[in-house]
Amino acid sequence: MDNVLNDINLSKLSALKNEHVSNIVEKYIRLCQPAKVTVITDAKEDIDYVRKLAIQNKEESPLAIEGHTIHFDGYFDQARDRANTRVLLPEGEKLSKSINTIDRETGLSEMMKLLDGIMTGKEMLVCFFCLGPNNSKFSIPALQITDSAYVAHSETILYRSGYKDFQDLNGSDEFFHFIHSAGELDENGNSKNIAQRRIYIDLEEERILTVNNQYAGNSVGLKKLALRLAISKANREGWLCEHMFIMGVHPTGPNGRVTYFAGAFPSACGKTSTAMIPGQSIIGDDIAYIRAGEDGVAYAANVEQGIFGIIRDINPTDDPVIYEALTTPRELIFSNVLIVDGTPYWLGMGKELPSAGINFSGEWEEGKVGSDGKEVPPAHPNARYTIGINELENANPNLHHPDGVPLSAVIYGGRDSDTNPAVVESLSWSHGVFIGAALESETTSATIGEEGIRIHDSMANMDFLVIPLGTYITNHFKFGEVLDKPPKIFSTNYFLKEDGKFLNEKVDKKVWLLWMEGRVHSEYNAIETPIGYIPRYPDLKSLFSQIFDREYTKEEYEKQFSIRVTKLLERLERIEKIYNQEDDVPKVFHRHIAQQRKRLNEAKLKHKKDVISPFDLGE
Ligand code: SPV
Ligand code: MN
Repeated sequence: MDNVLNDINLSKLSALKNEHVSNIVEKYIRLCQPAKVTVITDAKEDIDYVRKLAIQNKEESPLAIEGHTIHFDGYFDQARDRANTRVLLPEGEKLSKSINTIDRETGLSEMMKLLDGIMTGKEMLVCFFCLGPNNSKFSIPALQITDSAYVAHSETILYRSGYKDFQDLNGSDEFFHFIHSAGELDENGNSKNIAQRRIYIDLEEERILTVNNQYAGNSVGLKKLALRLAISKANREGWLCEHMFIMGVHPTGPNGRVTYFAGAFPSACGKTSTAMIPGQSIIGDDIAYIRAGEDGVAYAANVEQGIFGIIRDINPTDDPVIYEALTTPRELIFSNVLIVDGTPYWLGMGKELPSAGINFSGEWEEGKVGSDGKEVPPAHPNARYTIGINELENANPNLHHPDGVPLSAVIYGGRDSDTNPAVVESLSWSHGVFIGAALESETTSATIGEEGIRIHDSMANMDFLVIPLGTYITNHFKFGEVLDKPPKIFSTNYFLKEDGKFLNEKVDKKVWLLWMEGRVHSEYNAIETPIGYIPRYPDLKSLFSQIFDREYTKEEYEKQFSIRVTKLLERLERIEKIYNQEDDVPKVFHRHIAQQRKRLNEAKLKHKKDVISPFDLGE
């Protein structure tokens, strides 16, 4: 112990006066056997140390623009690994079929063997963060132990420092902890033992153990790993922990009214780009804690203070704010893009890409075939950037507000080529929870596996559920009941297609957003349909004209807002089948299924059509 933890570092630990922290650190030093241990406090010099270490140990390399670095994950470590992410299940307990589990004792014993000596010759970093704004009712202190300076560096950008929060714990064990090791590294500095990549979630001890990986969705404790622990905690305590952005909507510019929205979308389905719509302000793009205030209003806070965003398709036309931030000096980590002469390139950036460079496969040139026999793209489709939100010109000033922001609306959005209209307002909070619980989406490159497969993804949070699905949605239904003024709930679909072509421009989401904002303030009437309220044609026509100076035709409207009865009924059937396999699904959920089915069948009979035009339903 003494030989790896010097006096300076030891005193940083003992100053916390928290034996739980000391015991955890001691336990993993003994187990992982690092050559050196460094404790990172909130001090600037400690954070600078992490930043420099990531470059020194070659996990990151500096790029041409000041403050920018590049990090590569291994060829087979480019996305979240669903298959090897498991909840450690104590004997006798049961979870939903869709949740990947392993018997707790078996999993722990496998993990302890993997961790044994895994940091030999490496430096262990012991870091303290706070999930949610510091010193607030949202705060959850989080201890991260890792041998990856890239992981620690990402966290210093993405999360608020929390050494002080640990001091304020006064010795309590109310914190999450995360143990990560990239494991043995190959000549490129990438995790070598990918076959032994394991991510184990231990709800009993509020800890996550993750080894033999580097991709942030697998390695960064405070991101998707903490999300899982927090979902369990939120359910126990009666609040919501969601895979949601939080944004301010400003219909008349920054000095007019602001209305706060949260939105859940499966990965790579437009979540960040919605939160970044020009003219609006961002609080967070990925994870929200939502609590009921004493005034009966829901308040939301960003768990993070940065963005680990998909870089694909970020270009000056569609995402001007991010594009500007990514091309000017500031602290920024690119991952898995193409690098040529210290400049990053990515898919869909709006210019031609070079035909050779360095990418996630090493030296790359056009036509290169990877060790999996597939042609290697210039940059990975799930390539990312890591940036602090305060670096963005559209950062909302309430980002760190300890009370969070009052939430007026929630959006659920999926990738759906043929079923749901572009935007629909639910009939009530309860009907909105049903819509969220029935969300489906086509798979993307954000998780390992085939793309384009339609899967059910309740509240876009299924990948992270560690409690039974029935319990999770019951908590949502109940949450609305304790509010005097629950947020309005909407669904959006940016991905409707006809003959393989999208029915919308990417930027059109701004129209849907401003329509939803107007609905919050009762400024638009809407058409009631069997699945909820949809916009009236004249309102959208005028919004398209105001925002884009663009003619919005009746034909476009009709295609985007038709009620596709058979498709919708088929979806109800798929969803019902899934929920029928679950325990403890609340009755109200089944009631919504029955009512929606009835309304759809009645409409089909009445209009004698399978695809009902919105013009047949109202003006
Ligand atoms: C997502 O995939 O939902 C992300 C990135 O936000 S990851 O960290 O991989 O989860
Ligand atoms: Mn996410």
